[in-house]
Amino acid sequence: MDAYQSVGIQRRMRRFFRRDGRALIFAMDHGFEHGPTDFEPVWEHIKPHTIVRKVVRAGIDGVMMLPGMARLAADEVKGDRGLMVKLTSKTSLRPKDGKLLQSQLGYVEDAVKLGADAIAATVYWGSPAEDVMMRQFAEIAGYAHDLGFPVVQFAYPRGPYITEKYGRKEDYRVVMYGARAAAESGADMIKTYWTGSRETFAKVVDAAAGVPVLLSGGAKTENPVDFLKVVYGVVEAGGAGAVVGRNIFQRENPEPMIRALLRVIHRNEEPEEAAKAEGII
Ligand code: FBP
Repeated sequence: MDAYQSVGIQRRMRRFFRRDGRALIFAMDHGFEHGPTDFEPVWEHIKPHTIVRKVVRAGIDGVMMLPGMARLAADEVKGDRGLMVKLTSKTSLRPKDGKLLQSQLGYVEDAVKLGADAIAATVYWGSPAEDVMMRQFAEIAGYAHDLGFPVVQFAYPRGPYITEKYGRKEDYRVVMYGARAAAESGADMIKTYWTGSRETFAKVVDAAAGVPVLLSGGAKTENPVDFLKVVYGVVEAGGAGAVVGRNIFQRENPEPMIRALLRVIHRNEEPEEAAKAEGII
């Protein structure tokens, strides 16, 4: 017989993942992490209700926000959609030497009070502040698991040694190391970078040892099909979908883009086919 907590974790995971084990989650912590300028391409999306209403209407599986934004806009994350509350972040106003740390800005209790279905925290593996983020994650995960909440790790390898040794933080050897570290530190879902090819991303998925791996969207691509191709590569590699911010809210018309992403993720449609079906090319 499962412990009560395991049942809670499984039930809450299902609020993000469909029967196919895949999910498309909207990320909206950019006003804090990058600053409001991220919304300048489509300024009306600075209003949380406006953009969250659009993404939910288009059929998104879940929404990720920081606690204060969840307080303002979680009422738009209707019914069966998952709400993921992230408890760590940093502003881009910090001096350079603080940029490799995400600090805790809320507590597991806050996420529970907000009605979260999952709790997230970032670890910059390889950062000089890795130790602080590991402890934060361990504390958050331990408490969240006790209460029956799944925990998501944004496993982002970053730091001077990585750049020195591998050149780029998206080198698959580094990304798969981060994914492995996330699985070994108790994550129930992992969010990480695209490694550039299906073959290398498949290794990241293997390294995660069965813990679902989601793509971290990245900067908006000029051509929407280019982003759909990345997401197609992720699912072909065995990835569990994507957590996407800028490639949704920086588009004038986010809804057809979301529907095209859902076609790729949940129906295995080819990127061009999905884009054509939604009229974005
Ligand atoms: P995007 O799809 O816009 O990349 O959003 C995903 C995300 O992880 C956000 O949650 C976060 O604000 C941002 O990317 C972090 O970006 P950076 O690479 O600058 O740390």
